Amino acid sequence: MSELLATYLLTEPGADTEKKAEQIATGLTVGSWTDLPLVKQEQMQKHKGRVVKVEEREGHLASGKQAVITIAYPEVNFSQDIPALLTTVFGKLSLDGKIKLIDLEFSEAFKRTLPGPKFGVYGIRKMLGEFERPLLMSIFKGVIGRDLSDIKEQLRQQALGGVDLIKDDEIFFETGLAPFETRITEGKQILKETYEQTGHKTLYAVNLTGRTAELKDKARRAAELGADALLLNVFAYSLDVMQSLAEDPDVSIPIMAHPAVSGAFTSSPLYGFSHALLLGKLNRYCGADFSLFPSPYGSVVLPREDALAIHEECVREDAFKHTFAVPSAGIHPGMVPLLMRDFGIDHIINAGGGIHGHPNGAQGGGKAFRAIIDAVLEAQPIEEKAGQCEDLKLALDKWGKAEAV
Ligand code: 1AE
Repeated sequence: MSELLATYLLTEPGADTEKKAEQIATGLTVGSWTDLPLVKQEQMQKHKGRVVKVEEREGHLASGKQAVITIAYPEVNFSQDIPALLTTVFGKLSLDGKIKLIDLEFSEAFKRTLPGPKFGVYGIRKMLGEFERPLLMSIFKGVIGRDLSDIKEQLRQQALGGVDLIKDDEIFFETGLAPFETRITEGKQILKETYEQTGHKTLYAVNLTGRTAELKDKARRAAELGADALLLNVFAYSLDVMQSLAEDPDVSIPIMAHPAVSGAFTSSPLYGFSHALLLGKLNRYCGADFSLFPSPYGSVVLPREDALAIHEECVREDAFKHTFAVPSAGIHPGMVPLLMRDFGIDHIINAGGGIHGHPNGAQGGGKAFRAIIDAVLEAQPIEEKAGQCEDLKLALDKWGKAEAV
């Protein structure tokens, strides 16, 4: 019988952790808070949760004792979809004391029902013809209230800086000034022109927004119009919404999962989900080709071990293609050596302010990033490279070089 394993961190679990674990295993499957005399024992057995592991951790937090417990849930108890799964393993339980869901281990049968990324790291690299370095992405900034001509000019300047991808800001929604479909078609034309001018290919991820019921049609239309990729605020919608988009054969373009809202589910050390589970494993299993998350270094940060754990889930050996890890927020060129040390070649360096805030504008910003990426790849001293590239020098003068955390 297939089982799904859920691992939790319990803080202050009470005097008897084994008993607490048993209560969870029974309570979330065949039991209740009181006796259920009419439930037949033998009928219950195949549905009952099973305690697999209980490990106590003394004094890990000032708040007291902690324990890591793993419970196996019979998959016969729920339908093979993420909403049913999450409600089973962390429904009422998520409201019941200091408990954090840190990992889920799916059966092979359940995994076969999930899409995973359509393109993944290799597929995205193939679209760009770039295999040997981290990719560089820039983010539209300051475009709210601007009309299409401003947006087109910003797109052009970003592309001319040599970035590989450009994404909409996640807070950029449908406006009469720059409608979704027009952004796709006019944006494509700009990127065609910059490609003809420079020979460098750039992809544009357009923000897929609106009511859930409209998303599929809108995503299909984007693919029809030749959009390169879709940005999705997954956690404002749900993993299930992303899964439906990823499964749709007519949505034949990559999905970029933005972490907006996810902090409400992941940031507490005591409650919610682990970053690695939500932004790594579940994003990947449900179809994210890219997963954005705060890096350990910028303006919004994650603890380094959490950021590394997300990356690890994106590229772990598994049934699915790899998801591109995109450590982000407040990134500037002086952080590139640390990002490449931590995340290697297969990740995306992503910057909004660090591109547009460059003294020479977005073009200068892109060029500064590309120069420092090259320097790290060639093991060239950064100061020497800055002596050869004025844009890099200006960026380092403005923002400095980040120190390891
Ligand atoms: C964690 C996501 C970061 C993001 O989407 C974004 O817009 C960052 O902008 P900057 O680089 O901090 O300006």
